[in-house]
Amino acid sequence: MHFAEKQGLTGNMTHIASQFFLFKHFHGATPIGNGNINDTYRIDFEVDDQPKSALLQRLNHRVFQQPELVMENTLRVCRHLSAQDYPYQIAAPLPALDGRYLYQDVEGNYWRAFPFIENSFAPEGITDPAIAYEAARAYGAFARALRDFPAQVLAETIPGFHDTDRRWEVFLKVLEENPVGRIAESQLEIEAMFAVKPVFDQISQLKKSGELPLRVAHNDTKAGNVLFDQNTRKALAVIDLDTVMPGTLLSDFGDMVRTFTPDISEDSATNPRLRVDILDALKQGFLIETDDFLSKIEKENLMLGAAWIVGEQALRFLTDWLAGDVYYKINSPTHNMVRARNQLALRLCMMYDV
Ligand code: GN1
Ligand code: MG
Repeated sequence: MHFAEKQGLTGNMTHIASQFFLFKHFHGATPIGNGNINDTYRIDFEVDDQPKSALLQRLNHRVFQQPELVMENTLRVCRHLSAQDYPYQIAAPLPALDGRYLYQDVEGNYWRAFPFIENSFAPEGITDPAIAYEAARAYGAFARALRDFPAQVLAETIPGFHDTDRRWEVFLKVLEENPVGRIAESQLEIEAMFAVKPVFDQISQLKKSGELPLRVAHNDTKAGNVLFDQNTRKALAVIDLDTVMPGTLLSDFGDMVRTFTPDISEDSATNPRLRVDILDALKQGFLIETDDFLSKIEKENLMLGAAWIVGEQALRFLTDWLAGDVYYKINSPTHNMVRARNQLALRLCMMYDV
């Protein structure tokens, strides 16, 4: 980051932080994490001569168009978790000094604060099956603690988030309109995308059959959303509750497979390989917490869930590429195309065949 930009950021962040915390000295804000949607900063300040840290996050309100609903859902879920025998820390937001959970700055941005969990790491790109097991267990325990929560009372913070039929319609529309003229150079990827369609049809049928129980789903169970203790290497907390919504656990298991099993990241321009030892660890960790309450249909379709979510992610990246990079943050001009190819290649490694 450029020096002047950093100065501007710090000034602005001091003001935003002062909405949430009473401090004498503000030491600065450092961007952390690699989210594709929100912007997260670690802030350091001093209260009564003691150094303190917290997280400030700007919620992307183009993606989450009703930020209040996101906070309402999160608080509801956190309250429920804290009333359960739930063995992990709960990633609950901190109220601002006025008691509200969101602060809107002069530019219209929405900010919220979270505790900073010291000595922790997020296991993105980690090749250790023990970590995959622990993370899947944490996501499983999260689902378990919420299994009696009435899913339908939660708001859809992003309407149609896993409505793949609808996402397919949007894709077809972009193909028709070709808004930024990228179709001609993307023929191979478009063809590969059509080859995934049978998986989408299968999941759509399963949803329509009414055989999949409606559950509280996390909906972003990626490797970076479980925090681990740096010393014990045990899971500490499931974070990022913005997309906790009514849904199916097939997508939660699927997103774990999508993000833990590849040997390279989704941003990588080479083709990923699926690590079978990691997949086995995920199944074990997830099922140790969920085996007794998942239905037969859910258990039989976990790998369909993985094929679905990898395909859906390819669809989302490819649609965004063809639409002109309007949804995801990008770090290079072809970032969305690279990500789409990566997910399409991962789909080809999936053991689930239709
Ligand atoms: C986004 O920003 P991040 O990394 O938490 C996206 C997920 C995608 C993921 C792909 C609200 O999550 O659905 O799976 O990128 N979140 C939203 O990396 O769209
Ligand atoms: Mg997220």
